[in-house]
Amino acid sequence: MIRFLTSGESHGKALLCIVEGIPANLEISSHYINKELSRRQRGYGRGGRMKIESDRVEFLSGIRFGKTLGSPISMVIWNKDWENWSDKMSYEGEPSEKVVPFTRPRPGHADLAGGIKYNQRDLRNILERASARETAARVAVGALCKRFLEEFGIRIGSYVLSIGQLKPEIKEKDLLKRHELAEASEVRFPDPSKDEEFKKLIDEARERGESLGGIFEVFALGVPPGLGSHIQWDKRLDGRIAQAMMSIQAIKGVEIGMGFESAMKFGSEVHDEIGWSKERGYFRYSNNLGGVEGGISNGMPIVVRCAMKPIPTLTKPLRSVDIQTREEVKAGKERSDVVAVPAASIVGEAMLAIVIASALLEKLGGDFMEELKERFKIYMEHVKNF
Ligand code: EPS
Repeated sequence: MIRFLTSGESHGKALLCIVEGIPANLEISSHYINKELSRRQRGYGRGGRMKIESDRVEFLSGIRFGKTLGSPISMVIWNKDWENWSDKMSYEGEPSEKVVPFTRPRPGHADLAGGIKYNQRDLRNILERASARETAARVAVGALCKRFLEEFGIRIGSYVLSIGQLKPEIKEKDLLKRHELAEASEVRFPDPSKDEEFKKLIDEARERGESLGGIFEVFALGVPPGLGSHIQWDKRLDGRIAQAMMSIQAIKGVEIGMGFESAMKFGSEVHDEIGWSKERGYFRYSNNLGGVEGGISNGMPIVVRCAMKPIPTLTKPLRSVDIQTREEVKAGKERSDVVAVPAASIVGEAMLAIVIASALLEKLGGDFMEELKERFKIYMEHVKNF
């Protein structure tokens, strides 16, 4: 299975990741990963930082002549903004007078809880790592996994469903077409004709010193039945997906398929009836359960929805307490985004790709691509003949 770690502070020199478990002989290029990184940087409502960065990956290990070696893959994304932070984020020496400690924790951010936990009186020591800048590294890992999944015909996509209260109806029903439409939208909404409405809402929030959250949907197409398992809590695919999605900064809710709505319906309105045809084999007449039953993929598209809370940094800040004086103050202000839901949907794609790639590797075993593909063919034959 895939294991990975990321490291790096938001205004440190770089973000790093080490990924283990990608089989040998997978073709990969930095160009492929960079396309994903730049998709994550887009989206109306982002702050000044995205004008500074143009994220690019540099391979450090595990790849030779455009193919994976089966050994750990290390990647680095350099922070351009480091130039402006080298004094304040210096790795050695003593803090200069330029270093003003961040002591007014923002409600909704990791500032206070992290400060208490790690005994840090300059809350920058917490916020730098809590920052969603870290998700650039996850997107790089996710891109490797997407490339791997492509070899098995598995496709991952996403789109935004709502920002704040704005939730226009989506006419397009096809998931892949929704994703394609979202690629052409400034807010990743699957109907670019609605962009102006979203932009107006975001501009208004910015003017009022506010921030916004929203909901996005991520899907995986072509996932074979049989990934994950019912036999143990930590093998359940839906549980693993929910954990991965919930681990994305600012995500407060995850639903699979109909999710919470299914709790309000009768069984006959929820469960996806089973059919069989020569061309398709087993199929479902609906996909209310979002492609997972009993913790196992059932061959239907996997559909996951995530709710993102509004960004905690407000230019019109909420009440807080200064941790030096314990006096009531307004929370600290940092440069920030007004909304990052479009970017989060790309991170959602990456996390879903990582979970599905892991589950597929567990199903197939194997160390090199040719072996895995052979095993996949045999398994798909089994699925067809079942
Ligand atoms: C973030 C604050 C902002 C965002 C950042 C996440 O960064 P800065 O403090 O440098 O203005 O732009 O997101 C990214 C840098 C990114 O790459 O997504 C935060 O506090 O979470």
